[in-house]
Amino acid sequence: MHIDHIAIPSDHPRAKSLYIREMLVKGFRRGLVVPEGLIAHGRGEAYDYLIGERTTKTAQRAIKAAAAMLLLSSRPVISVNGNTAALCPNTVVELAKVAGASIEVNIFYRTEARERAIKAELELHGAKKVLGVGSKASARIPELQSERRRVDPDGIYAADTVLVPLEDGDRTEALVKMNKTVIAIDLNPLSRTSRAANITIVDNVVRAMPALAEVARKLRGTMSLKKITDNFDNRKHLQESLKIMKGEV
Ligand code: PTJ
Repeated sequence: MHIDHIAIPSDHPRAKSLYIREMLVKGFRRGLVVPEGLIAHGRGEAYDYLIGERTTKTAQRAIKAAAAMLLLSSRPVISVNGNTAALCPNTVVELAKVAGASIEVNIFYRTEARERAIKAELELHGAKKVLGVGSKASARIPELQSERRRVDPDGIYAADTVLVPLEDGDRTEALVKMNKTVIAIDLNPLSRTSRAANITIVDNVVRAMPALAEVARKLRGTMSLKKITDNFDNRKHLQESLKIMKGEV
């Protein structure tokens, strides 16, 4: 693969990880990602390394439960921040279509220029409608002080289920208090987000998002969705992920 300034040899032992890193750097240069997003990615990389840079069996179960939950929901919303827009805009749009979900831009380091850049990136990948940009984010999540409290009244505010890739813990806790079902994608099984969410997919967003779209497509129209969500135990999934990281299984 050729990247602006360097060529990463495809047989480099860390090639995949280096490509993903470059996607973030490109996203940063294009105004999608904040510098803090690069730091957050570095943290994610470390957990990904520990989990073996693969979607584990337990993560596959979480993905199945998350896909079923999205399909069961009447107003599901996918929340998109800078890192997610840089890493997987195409599969966000694909999942939204398959699961009948809305897409909303919601960023921690909020500027209108970034909101618009993220919206444009999603539209470039086929999104027809992107919520939460500029004055559209006129509703407030109670008890939340960060800029993430501003949400679209037709999107996250009214949602029954919110998918939050790469999240900060405060908003997950606030959304759960609002009785929303929260699905998180977070490589850190110890984070507040992971522990507060109803379903946490401990996996890299670059693998989890396409897998979610694929599983949702397979599950669409099947009868067993409620059984799948009822049988999922988030605490167990987090513990199993941690055990894998510690090399205990
Ligand atoms: O675009 P903005 O303004 O909303 O800012 C986005 C960041 C990511 C900077 C912001 O949400 C933030 O500060 O996040 P945190 O609190 O650092 O949390 C990010 C979490 O995502 C950490 O637990 C990381 O381990 C995890 N993470 C990082 N990269 C990935 C990841 N999880 C899944 N896939 C990744 N690629």
